[in-house]
Amino acid sequence: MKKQLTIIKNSRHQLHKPPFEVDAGKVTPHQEQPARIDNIEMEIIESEIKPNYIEIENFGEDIIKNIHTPELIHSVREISAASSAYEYSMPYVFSSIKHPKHRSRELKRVSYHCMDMGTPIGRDTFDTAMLSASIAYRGATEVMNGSKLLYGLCRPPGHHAEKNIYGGYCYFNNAGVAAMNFVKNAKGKVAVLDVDYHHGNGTQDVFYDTDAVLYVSIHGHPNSEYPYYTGFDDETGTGKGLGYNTNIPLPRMTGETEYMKALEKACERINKYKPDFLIISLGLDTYKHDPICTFRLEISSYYNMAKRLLSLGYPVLILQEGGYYVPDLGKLAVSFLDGALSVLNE
Ligand code: OKP
Ligand code: ZN
Repeated sequence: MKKQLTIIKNSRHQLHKPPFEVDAGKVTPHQEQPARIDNIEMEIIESEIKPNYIEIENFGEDIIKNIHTPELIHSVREISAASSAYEYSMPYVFSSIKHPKHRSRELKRVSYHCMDMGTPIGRDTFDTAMLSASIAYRGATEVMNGSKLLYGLCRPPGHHAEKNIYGGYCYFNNAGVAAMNFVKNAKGKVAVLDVDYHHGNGTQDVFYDTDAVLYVSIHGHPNSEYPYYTGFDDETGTGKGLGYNTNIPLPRMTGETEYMKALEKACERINKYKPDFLIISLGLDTYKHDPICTFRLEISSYYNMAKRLLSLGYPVLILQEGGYYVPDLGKLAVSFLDGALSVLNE
């Protein structure tokens, strides 16, 4: 018997197709490709999962306004609107944010709110990023209506998008949108567990000063891994948020055994917090064959992770973040979903 799972998706994600990025000074094909989601959807067809697909609608800018500044939203919208088909822009002048007196219109346009050369904006980027955020928003709404497990096929990803900065293939913070929806409308406590290989500087930034959302992240150590400037274990929150940010950086090449120990620490922290809702920022770039990362997880590791996380007993919204070994992405996602469903259907 196939197991039912609600999956929220956006069929128009293909419209956002950045052609290249600049990585360590080299122009390379862009890793964050439409084929990523296509591979996951194909593998779901082959799997033991019976997807109940929700095709997302655009809920409008209000859903991002309480986590992002008007300036960031304006910037992404305007750069998108100024692009013609197949034309993408990225910054080529930096540090403007450090020089507020020199915010010329043009400087703002080319780089002011952007942190890297991996996050190009094209004609359909704004709409696609809004739809990705809408998936997250809807996921939280479904949880408020009683859902115990959902999967949001977000693309582009979101966890690097800060209040006032976009970057790392992310424009708007999807997990942040879901968490804020729940905090505002269900008045409940939310934990975000980020298992993407890269530290979610964006999600950390959005909730750094609040105890309404606990952020826990397991990731490659920022001494050697993107985004380099956040993800250290002494970043624990500020003000009311002090103690509500937990970073667990791991060395390069970490395999399943050490990874599961870190996951256990994360679970302990989450259990102490007792959230009403758990959001999982699911990066599949911790896989051993990922082209831009170094961890060594196997396909079956994702089953084990999900099994442990669902056993905590909280309603869970899984949001897709990174993962770049396209040929196996579907297998990794299905492994995680199977592990999750194995607990719910026990
Ligand atoms: C996004 B997610 C410049 C950027 C270099 C960026 C990695 C972004 C990862 N080309 N790499 O966390 O998977
Ligand atoms: Zn990542």
